Amino acid sequence: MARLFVALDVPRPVRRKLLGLMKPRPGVRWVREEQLHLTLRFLGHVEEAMERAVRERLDAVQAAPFSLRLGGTGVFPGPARPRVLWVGAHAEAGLLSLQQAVEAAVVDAGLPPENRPFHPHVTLARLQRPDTAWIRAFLRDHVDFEAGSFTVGHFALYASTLRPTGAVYERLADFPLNA
Ligand code: 2AM
Repeated sequence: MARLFVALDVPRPVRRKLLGLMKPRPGVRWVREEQLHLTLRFLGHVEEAMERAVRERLDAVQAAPFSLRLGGTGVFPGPARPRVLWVGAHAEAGLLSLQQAVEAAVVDAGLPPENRPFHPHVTLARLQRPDTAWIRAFLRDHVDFEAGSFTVGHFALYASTLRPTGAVYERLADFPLNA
C-alpha cells in the first residue's frame, strides 16, 4: 500500500522566491526545495489495484494548461494554533477546474469523496513550537508577498513515505494538461 497524493510542481524560479522566506529558526521545520508542491488531492493509503484505477482515471483527465499565481501567507489550522505555514495560490478558474476534474477522477476510481474544502497552498514549514509572536510578525511582514506566476502544464501523482526526519516524496507519474 502506498500513501498517495496528487499535486502540482512549483518551477524553480518560484521555488527560489519561496526559499527566500526560509530564515532558520528553532522550532520551524522548513520544507526542502525539492519537496515544495501544491496538493490537489490527498488520497491516503491506497491498495495497488486502486492505485492502478486512479492512474487510469487521472490519465483520462481533460483540462487545459492555465496560469497560476502564488502569493500571500497564512497558517493552518489558524493563528491561535499555528502548525503549518503556507503560501497561498490565487484560486482562479483553471486551478479550480483541474482540482474538480482530479476529484471526479479519483471518486470515479472508487475512492470516497473529499468533504473538506479546497484551500490551495504550498506548505513552507511545519511549526513544532507555538511561537505565535514570531508567526504573527512573519505573516505581517509578508502580507503582500508574491512568489510570481507560472503556467501549469501538467500535474503529478506522488507517493509520500513518512520518515522520522519528515516525509519523503516520490513522483510516480506525470499527467500533461492538453484539453
Ligand atoms: P500540506 O502540504 O498542507 O501538509 C502529502 O502529505 C501532501 O498531502 C501534503 O502536501 C499535505 O498537505 C497534503 N495533505 C492533505 N490532506 C492531508 C492529510 N489528511 N494528511 C496528510 N497530508 C495531507
